[in-house]
Amino acid sequence: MKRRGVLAGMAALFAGGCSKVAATGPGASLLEAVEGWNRSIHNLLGRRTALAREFSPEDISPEFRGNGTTDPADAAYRHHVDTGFQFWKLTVTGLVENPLSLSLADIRAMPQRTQITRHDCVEGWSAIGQWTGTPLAHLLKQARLKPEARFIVFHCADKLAGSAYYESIDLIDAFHPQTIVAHTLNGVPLPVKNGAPLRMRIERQLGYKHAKYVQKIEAVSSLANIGKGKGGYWEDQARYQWYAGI
Ligand SMILES: Nc1nc2c(c(=O)[nH]1)N[C@H]1C(S)=C(S)[C@@H](COP(=O)(O)O)O[C@H]1N2
Ligand SMILES: [Mo]
Repeated sequence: MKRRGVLAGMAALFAGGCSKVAATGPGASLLEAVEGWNRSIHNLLGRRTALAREFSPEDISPEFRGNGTTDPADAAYRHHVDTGFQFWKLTVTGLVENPLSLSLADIRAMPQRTQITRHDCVEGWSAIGQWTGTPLAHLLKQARLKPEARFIVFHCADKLAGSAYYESIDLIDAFHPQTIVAHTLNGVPLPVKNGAPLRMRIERQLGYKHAKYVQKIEAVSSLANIGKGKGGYWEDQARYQWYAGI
């Protein structure tokens, strides 16, 4: 599954690289072109799958501020706050063989990963926090992606200026070991301001990719029909880059 995920991601990356090979003049040997091609692919994959830096407990910021939505107004969400999120469900759906509907208890009973990382917001602030959650790779393996799946979309419970917040990533980031569905920040359940009860950590990308208040994880073949088609709330509104790698 992991290999297929990476391969599908590679296919997406290669699409952009074809012009390079086509541009190789008739004088250059095919072998040379293929060698260069392989090397650049390996370099690229190396960069994409490398781990983000992890920090020590003493580096943790005294306060992890909330940004964007910090208190969703949606009535259904308010009800979940009032009932301690005991009825919250995370669904994993779309292009999967085995759709999932998971409670927080289900998620906490799955394999867990804890990581201390730095969050970088494009608005000009950073914070270091310790996050615990289930690797997204584990959920996707249980749900069994169909071969057509190329992107993973995170649907959130909040709206900004009337539009639902959402985000999406490719399969390389989806299967990255530090990509987790987090329920715990600095040893305590996620505060509402930081995305309770579940938020994404996608450690190789900028802050706006880390969807908070995640309710539905959807595998899709194209982002064209979601939101305004740019792959995320901020990508749709403000032309933020879809690939926000750091
Ligand atoms: N659902 C949702 N997710 C979101 C946002 C938001 O407004 N709504 N803001 C994003 C931005 S721009 C950043 S920097 C981080 C902020 O996470 P924090 O509130 O834990 O600091 O969440 C991201 N995820
Ligand atoms: Mo941000």
